[in-house]
Amino acid sequence: MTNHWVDIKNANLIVVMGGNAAEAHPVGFRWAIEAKTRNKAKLIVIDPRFTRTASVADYYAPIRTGTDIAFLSGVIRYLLQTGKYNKEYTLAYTNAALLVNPDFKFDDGLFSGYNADKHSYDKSTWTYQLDDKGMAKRDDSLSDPRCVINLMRDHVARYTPEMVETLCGTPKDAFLKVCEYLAETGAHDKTTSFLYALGWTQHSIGSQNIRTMAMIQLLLGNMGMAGGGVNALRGHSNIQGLTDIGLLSTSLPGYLNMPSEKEPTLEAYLAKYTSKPLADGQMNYWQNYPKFFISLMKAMWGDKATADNQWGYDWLPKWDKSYDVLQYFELMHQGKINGYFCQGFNPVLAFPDKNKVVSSLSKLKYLVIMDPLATDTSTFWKNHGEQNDVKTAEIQTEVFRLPTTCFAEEDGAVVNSGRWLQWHWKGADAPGEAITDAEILAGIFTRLKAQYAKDGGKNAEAIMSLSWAYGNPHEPKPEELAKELNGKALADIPDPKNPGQFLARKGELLSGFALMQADGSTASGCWIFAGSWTQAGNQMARRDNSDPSGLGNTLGWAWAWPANRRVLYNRASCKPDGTPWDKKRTLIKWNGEKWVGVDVPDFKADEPPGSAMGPFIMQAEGLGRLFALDKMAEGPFPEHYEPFETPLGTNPLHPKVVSNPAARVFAADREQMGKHDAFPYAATTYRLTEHFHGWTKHARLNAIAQPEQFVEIGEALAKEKGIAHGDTVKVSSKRGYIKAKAVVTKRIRALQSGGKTVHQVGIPIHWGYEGVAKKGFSANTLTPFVGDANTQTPEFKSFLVNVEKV
Ligand SMILES: Nc1nc2c(c(=O)[nH]1)N[C@H]1C(S)=C(S)[C@@H](COP(=O)(O)OP(=O)(O)OC[C@H]3O[C@@H](n4cnc5c(=O)[nH]c(N)nc54)[C@H](O)[C@@H]3O)O[C@H]1N2
Ligand SMILES: Nc1nc2c(c(=O)[nH]1)N[C@H]1C(S)=C(S)[C@@H](COP(=O)(O)OP(=O)(O)OC[C@H]3O[C@@H](n4cnc5c(=O)[nH]c(N)nc54)[C@H](O)[C@@H]3O)O[C@H]1N2
Ligand SMILES: [Mo]
Repeated sequence: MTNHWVDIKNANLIVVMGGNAAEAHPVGFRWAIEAKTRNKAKLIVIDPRFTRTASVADYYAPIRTGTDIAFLSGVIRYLLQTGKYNKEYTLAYTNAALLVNPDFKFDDGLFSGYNADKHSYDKSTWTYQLDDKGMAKRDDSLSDPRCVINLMRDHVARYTPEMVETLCGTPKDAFLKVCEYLAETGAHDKTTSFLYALGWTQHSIGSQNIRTMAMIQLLLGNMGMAGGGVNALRGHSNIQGLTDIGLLSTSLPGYLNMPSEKEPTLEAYLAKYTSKPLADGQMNYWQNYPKFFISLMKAMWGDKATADNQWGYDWLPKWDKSYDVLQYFELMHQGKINGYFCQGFNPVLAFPDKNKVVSSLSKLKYLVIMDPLATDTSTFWKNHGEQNDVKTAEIQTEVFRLPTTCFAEEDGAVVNSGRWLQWHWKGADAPGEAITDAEILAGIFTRLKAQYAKDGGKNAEAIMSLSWAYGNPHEPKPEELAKELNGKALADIPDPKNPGQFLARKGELLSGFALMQADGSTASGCWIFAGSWTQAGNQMARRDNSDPSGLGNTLGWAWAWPANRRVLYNRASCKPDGTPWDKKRTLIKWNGEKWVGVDVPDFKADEPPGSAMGPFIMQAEGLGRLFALDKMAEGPFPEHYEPFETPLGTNPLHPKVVSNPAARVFAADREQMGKHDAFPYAATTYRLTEHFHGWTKHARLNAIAQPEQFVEIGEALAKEKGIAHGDTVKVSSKRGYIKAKAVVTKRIRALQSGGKTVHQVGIPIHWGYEGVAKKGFSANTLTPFVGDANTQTPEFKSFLVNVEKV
C-alpha cells in the first residue's frame, strides 16, 4: 500500500476491483465501512462474481475475468476526453509533458523492439528525448505530439465504451456509471482509494492491471493524498515482510537487485543501479544505492567484507535467469533438481497444474518439508484415491518432515499491508518436537559450515565468511535478527553539518537510513527497516494510538517503513506552492522553513516549494510515470491481451497478438493450453472467508463451517447443461479434472463478450486430501502453468474449463 489500512476511511470513493475485501480481509474492510458511514463515501465493486463485498456496495459492475486493462484504459480515455481529471496535478507531478523518443511505436498489438523468437523486447526506444545535458525534454504547452499525454490519448482511443463492452462483457451503461463515479474524484478535495489483490495480480498481464489503475490515480491527483493511493491488500501474515527482505530470486533485501551475470564486477553493478537524475535539480533517492548495498554486504559478511574484496561481491550468486517457482518446478520436471526445501509452502495445493507439480516432486532425490502441519505436499507420494492417484512404488523421493512453530508460537515483527512493522509476542509454546524456522535454518547452516571447514567445496568462501554473530549460533533470536536488519554504526559517523559532532557512535543502532555510508562504516540487513529498532528501543513495539489530525496517521503506533512514513509521496498532497490541495487532508505543509505535519515528509525536508524538485523522489525525473519507460516487460503503456486460455479464441483489438507477447511459457506447457472449442467456459479461483488456504481443513470448526468442495455456476449455464443445485459435477481443463458439488447461483451471470455468450465458473481453492475435513480436489489440478511477464505470478484467475454433470 502507498497508504495504509486506517487511511481508507478518508476516501470519498472506494473501488474494490481485483479483490474481495469483505471476505479475504474482513477486519481491514471495516475501514471501507467506516468511510461509508463517516464520510458518506461510495463503495463500488467490479468483479466477475457478485461477492459479499458487492453485497454491501453502492454499485456493482460485472466483468469477464482477465479484461481489467481494457476496462481501466476505457476509464483513462473517458477522463481525457471529458477533461474530468486533475489537470494541475497531472501537469506538475506526472510525466505527461515529457517528450518520448521519436522511434517509440505501437502497432497492431506490439510496441517497438519486439523479438518474436525470444518473446521479449529490446526496450531501447522506450525512452524520453534528452537534451544535451542528458535531461528529459518537456513541453508544458502539451502541444508536441510526442508528449506522453498525447501518445497516451492516442493509445487509449481504441477503448471506447463499445469496445469495453465487447472485451469485458460489462454493459456500456454500467461502465459509464463507474467512469462518472471516478471522474468526481478528479476534484482537489475528493479522493478514490482502490483496494485490490489477486483478482489483478494472478494474470499473465497482472502487473499491467495494477499499473493502469495507478495511471488513473495519477490523473485524478490521488497519489500522496490521504484517502487515495494504490492499495494492495496483502495475503499471508507477513507476506509484505517477505517482499521487503527480498525473498525472490532476483532481489536482495530492501528492493535492491540481486546481481546477474551481466554485472560481473561491483563497479558494473553499482553503475547500473545507482541512478542519475533525468531532470535538473532532482533528488533521486536511488542515488544512494551504494550506501544501502555496501551496508548490506557489511551485514552479511562482517569484517570479511572489505574495500579490497569489493565487500564480498564475488560471493553473491549471479543469476543467469529468474529462479521463480515456475522456473524451479520446470527444472524439477526436467529432472535437473536433486533436492527441494519446502518451507511454509504447500505446492500440491497452491501451485498451478497439480499433476505437473506431483510429477516434478516425484523426480527429486529428497524433499524437506518445514511446516507445523502434515501438508498435502508432504504425502504427495501416497495414493489418496481420485484426489491424488499416484503409483507410490514408482516414487523414490525421500521425504523429511521438520515440524516448525507457527507465527503465534514465536515473537517477532509482522509487516502489514500498510508497511507497518508491528512487534508481536508469542501466545503459546509450540507442541511436540516443533522448533522455530530460525533454529532449523541455523542448524543446517552450522552443520554445512562445519562440513565445508572439513572438506571444502564450491564457493566455500561465501559460506565460511558469512557473519553469524548471534548469542547462540544454533538459535538466532528474533530481537537479534531485528537489530541486524535495522543496522548499526561500525565506526563513529561524523555529522557533516556540525564538525566535531557525530550522527552515531561506533556500535550504536542506526536511527535511519540517512546515516548509511558507502565506505563500510555502517551495516544494515535491510535499509528500508532502518529506524525500526534504534538506541531508543524497539519502535515496532510502540502502541500509542493518538491521532491528532483524525486522519489515522498514528505515528506513535508501531513503525512504518520507510522512516515511519505513513503515506508515500505525501509531498504530492500539496500544490507546487506548498499549500495542501485539500485542507481537511493536510498531511504535511511548508512552514516557511521546512515541511512539517502529521506525517513524515516524503521529500527533502528543507527543499522550498517552487524548486525544480518533483515529489516522486524514487524516480529519476521526480514525476509519476504515465509512460513507464523500460520498467515493464510488455510495454510502457498497458495494453489488453487475452488470458492464455481465452474464451473468445482471439483478441478483438489485434487478432495477430492474442495474449501477452512478453510472457515466458515453457514449450511443453504451451501444448497444455486448452482451446475454447473443447473448454468453452471462463473459470476463476478464489477464497472463502471460512477457510485459510489448506490450513483450516486441519481444524474441525472450519471444516464444519464450509464442509464440502463446491463450484459456482450461473443459472443460464446450469440450465443449458441440465445441472441442478447440489448435483455433483466434473470440471475439467486440458490438464486434469476435479469433482465437486454445483452451487447454482444468480451471483455469476453470463456475459456478452466478443459477440458471444461467455459463461464463467467460480472455483474456491481450499480443498485437498490431508486434514480432518472431507477430502476434495486441488483446484490447481485445472490451472495453467504460465505467469505474469514481470513477476511470474501464475494465471490462477483466468483459464478455460468444461463442466459436466456426473
Ligand atoms: N478467509 C481467508 N482470507 C484470506 C485468505 C484465505 O485463504 N482465506 N488468503 C489470504 C491471501 S494469501 C491473499 S493473497 C488474499 C487474497 O485476497 P483476494 O484477492 O481478495 O481474494 P480472492 O478470493 O483470491 O480473489 C478476489 C476476487 O477476484 C475476483 N476476480 C477473479 N478474476 C478477476 C478479474 O479478472 N478481474 C477482477 N476485477 N476480479 C477478478 C474473484 O471473483 C474474487 O472475488 O486473501 C488473504 N485472506
Ligand atoms: N488456484 C489458485 N491457486 C492459488 C491462489 C489462488 O487464488 N488460486 N492463491 C495463491 C496465493 S496468493 C498464495 S499466498 C498461495 C498460498 O500457498 P501456500 O503458501 O502454499 O499455502 P498455505 O496453505 O498458506 O501454506 C503455507 C504453509 O505454511 C505453514 N506455516 C504456517 N506458519 C508457519 C511457520 O511459521 N513456519 C513454517 N515453516 N510454516 C508455516 C502452514 O501450515 C501451511 O502448510 O496459494 C496460491 N495459489
Ligand atoms: Mo497470497
